Amino acid sequence: REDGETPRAPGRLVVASNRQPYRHEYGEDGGIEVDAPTGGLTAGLDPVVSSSGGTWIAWGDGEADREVADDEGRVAVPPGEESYTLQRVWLPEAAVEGYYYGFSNRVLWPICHEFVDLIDHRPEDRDWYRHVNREFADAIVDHADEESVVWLQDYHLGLAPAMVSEAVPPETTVAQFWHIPWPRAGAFRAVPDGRELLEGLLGNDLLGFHVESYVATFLDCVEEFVPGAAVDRETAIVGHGDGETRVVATPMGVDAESYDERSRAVDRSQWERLKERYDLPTEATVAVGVDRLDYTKGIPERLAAIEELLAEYPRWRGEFTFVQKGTPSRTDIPAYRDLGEQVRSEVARINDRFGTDDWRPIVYTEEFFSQEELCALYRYADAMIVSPLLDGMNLVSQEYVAASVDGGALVLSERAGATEVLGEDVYTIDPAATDSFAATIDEALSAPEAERTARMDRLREHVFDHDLEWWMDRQFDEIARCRNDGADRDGG
Ligand code: GDG
Repeated sequence: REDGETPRAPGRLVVASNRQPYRHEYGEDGGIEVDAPTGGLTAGLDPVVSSSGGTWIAWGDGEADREVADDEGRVAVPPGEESYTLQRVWLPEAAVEGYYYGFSNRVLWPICHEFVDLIDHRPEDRDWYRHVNREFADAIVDHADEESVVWLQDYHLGLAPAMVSEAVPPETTVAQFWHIPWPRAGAFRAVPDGRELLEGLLGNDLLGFHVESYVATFLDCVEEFVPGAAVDRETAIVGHGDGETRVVATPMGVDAESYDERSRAVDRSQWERLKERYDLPTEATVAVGVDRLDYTKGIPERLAAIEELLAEYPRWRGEFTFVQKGTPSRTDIPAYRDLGEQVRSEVARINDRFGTDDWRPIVYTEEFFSQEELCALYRYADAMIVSPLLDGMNLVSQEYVAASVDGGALVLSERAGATEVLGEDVYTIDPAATDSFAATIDEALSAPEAERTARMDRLREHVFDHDLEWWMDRQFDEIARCRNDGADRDGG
């Protein structure tokens, strides 16, 4: 593939994900507007499906979505180009509650992040998860043939692969990428009918994780909970029945070029406007945090470290401001609402303790930022602090690096997948060790500019070399390898 060309899938793609690439909504004048993807995987994958032709299957939601789709739930996208089919799966409210807010996010999410005390399992949620996986699988089967590459995304669709592979021709390749961590066997044990989930995933020809440690824990779980499966540790291939699943680690990257470009296009006045809006001092040193409001992201731990920094390193008082952007998410789930309250009240408490008439140490906002505002924040901040207790990869940290065109420093938790790939040029912290966490923030902010620049230059090189397109190429290479191996087996 030439530089700048769209990655090419090794077949007609049938992508399946919980969230859809295009959402239709009624505008103020009552006309229908379409909301196109702006960042992350969806935005990156859209042109790839466009050029391979094919289908994207996802949960369709709302009246406008229904109005534009045909009787089968199909609509041609992208608008104006109409190069592939968006197949919407309609889910009644009870299904969304059970499959999405229930089994996916009250059971699988906490278990995969090893927060077993937050599991909230309602037996009917498991049935809804099965039911919705069946709906997705049926839709996939409708669109897939010998030439197709089925590519499922994430933990919402853990049972669908086996349902699909039973029904499609043997030549069809079924692959999946699991975006969150895979837990150790001790935590996995808490998954109700865990073996069924493992067998669901073994319906894939290829199963991808971000990093090797998740591949290893997945293979551990297969060995422990799926009797009869043959795990080859050397090749990371699992044999089961007539099938074979190759398990690989391919760390996901970000569209580094577009963050770099957007960031260069931001001018200082945009940053000045943000500073005015949030009442930031003109000359302060600024560190930022950008996260979904999720208990895995270690936001209270980060606030504790900021408090410690201000208590133990008093020269930062009046000189340093921490800006935390929290994006409310899954607010139907009590643990998420509790976290929101905890974060807001901790911010208020710390601001009360250290703030003065003209200085607020922590600025907290839940407003949604445009990509431009996000880039202004990334570019002009002196450091970013990312402190998850466990995180599959963490894209925000890589976006920050890509947008840091005039330098900066990344303070990153040792428990994020991103640490395994970004290596020693980040300022690594243990989010639970408040003292050393604070000391590392101090170190990152006060390191000589030459050291900060050298580290950031190396991080940028890595993030540009391992960007989103690189990740897709690697997935597609692995898929092509599965197809060739399959053809060899069938031929011999
Ligand atoms: C899961 C895994 C893995 C946030 N606020 C705004 C905004 N965002 C965007 C960021 C970033 C995305 O949301 C968050 O991605 P992360 O990777 O940091 O975290 P999760 O949402 O938990 O993602 C994670 C990922 O899947 C991919 O495999 O890395 O480990 O948990 O892109 O920029 N974007 C805009 N305004 C905001 O206010 N525009």
